[in-house]
Amino acid sequence: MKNKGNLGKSTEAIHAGETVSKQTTGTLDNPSGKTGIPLLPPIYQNSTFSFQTADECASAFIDEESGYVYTRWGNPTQEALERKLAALEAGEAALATASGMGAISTALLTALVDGGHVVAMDNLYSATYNLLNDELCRMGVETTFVDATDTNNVANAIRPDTRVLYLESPTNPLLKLIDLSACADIAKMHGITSIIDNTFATPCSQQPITLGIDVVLHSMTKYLSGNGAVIAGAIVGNKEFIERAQKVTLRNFGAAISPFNAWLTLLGIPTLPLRFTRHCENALEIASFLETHPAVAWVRYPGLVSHPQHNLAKKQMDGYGGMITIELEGGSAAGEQLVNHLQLCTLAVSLGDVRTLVCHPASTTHSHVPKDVRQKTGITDGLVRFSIGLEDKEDIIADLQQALDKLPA
Ligand code: LCS
Repeated sequence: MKNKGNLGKSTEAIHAGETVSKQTTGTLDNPSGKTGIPLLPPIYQNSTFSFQTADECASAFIDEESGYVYTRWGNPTQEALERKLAALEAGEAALATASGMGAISTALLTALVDGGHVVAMDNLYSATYNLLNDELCRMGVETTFVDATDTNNVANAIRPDTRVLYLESPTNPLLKLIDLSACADIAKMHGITSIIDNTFATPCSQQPITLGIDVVLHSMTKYLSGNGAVIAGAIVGNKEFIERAQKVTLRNFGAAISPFNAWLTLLGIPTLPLRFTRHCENALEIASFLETHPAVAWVRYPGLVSHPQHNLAKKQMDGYGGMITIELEGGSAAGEQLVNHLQLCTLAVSLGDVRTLVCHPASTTHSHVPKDVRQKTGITDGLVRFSIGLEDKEDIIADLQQALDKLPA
């Protein structure tokens, strides 16, 4: 699609990045050369590409624009997805990766060319925390974790050798928010790369690049693909960063997405705005219901007036997402009973699925984060996290009601 102009999110999610046009017969979009162009991009499920002559093959190594060589280097199905991702996140370019963690590690290794120091939010997805705190630390990259909900903490943690400001907003699992424009300004002032994991918000709710953030990451395993069928990730940024991420980091570290997973993600994205609207509508109503139940000590949802950063949510987000976190009056034991009593809501890690998923972060997603760190950042043992799905909200509420009613008063 050319001249995308000021199209709406749904139109963009469906059409952005398409190259099919009347001129494309006999091209990669329609290799047969006959009329009748496939409406979906074909899956190029091949690892390597062949050439007619040694010269042709050698040229593809020198001028990569002239040919495909090997799927870890690039593949037409991956590229179809990357064009769409760049458009959705308002970035110059995008790189699809094998997983969300593949995107996070590739982006960090790209930004930390010569090592250096990282300032990061103190509440992050657990594997991201471990990557920074253990793996990169072993290699000499030091990270200062701060409560970035107060941007003064971010500014105060920056050192002369800081190379990256790493953020998540809303955070997993506490749904804390970070003022993205303010953090982008701090990063720019110090000449450091700002990176945000936008998995929870999706580009439907916020486009961090338009707020001045340099690099946006996704676990496309979640809302972007939407069906719980793939593991995939994405990096969106300027051309220079993405080119380095693709041609140096990804090529050498190897987190390339499979063409089939890229294609499945391409099938998911066109319905993202529609799904996200429904996730948001369901979640707001369910969060309001949960606030009224006596077994629930507190509810965190950015769309609730009771969320400590509701005003920032209103300023920065367009839709508050499908994630809700609650603390039960009965603590950890009540959390276990609740998930055992639920019948429709499914006990499973991950999120952004069409189904409502429920998990107990302290014993699952964040169990590898040391207990003292969990407690310091507020991931208590009684915390229960919901990824609200697309079922009828009355049915989800009825399931929650019957399970909560069974908890001891
Ligand atoms: N970023 C966020 C915010 C995540 O929640 C996850 C996975 C990742 C990155 C990693 O993505 P992956 O490599 O799995 O595609 N979050 C999970 C969760 O909360 N439960 O299970 C996985």
